[in-house]
Amino acid sequence: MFMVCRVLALLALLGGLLIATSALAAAGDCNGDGEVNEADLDALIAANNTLAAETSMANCDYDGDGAISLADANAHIAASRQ
Ligand SMILES: [Ca+2]
Ligand SMILES: [Ca+2]
Repeated sequence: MFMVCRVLALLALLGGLLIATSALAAAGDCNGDGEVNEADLDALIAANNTLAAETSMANCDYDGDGAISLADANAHIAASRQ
């Protein structure tokens, strides 16, 4: 039983690390390659008028409306200028 608890605790820790890592990489990383650059804006524009969940671009749904739109592209550009 002790071993099972240790394994579960380790899995929970790893899961937390994965979530934290993806959260760090997610900000502005629209194409999911781990970098934030011009390719992310291209991906954002290409996904215009789609649902964020369908295009795996929820991390670039800046206004949180569930859709990828030009408003998100504008927010992405504004964020990249900071
Ligand atoms: Ca990227
Ligand atoms: Ca949006």
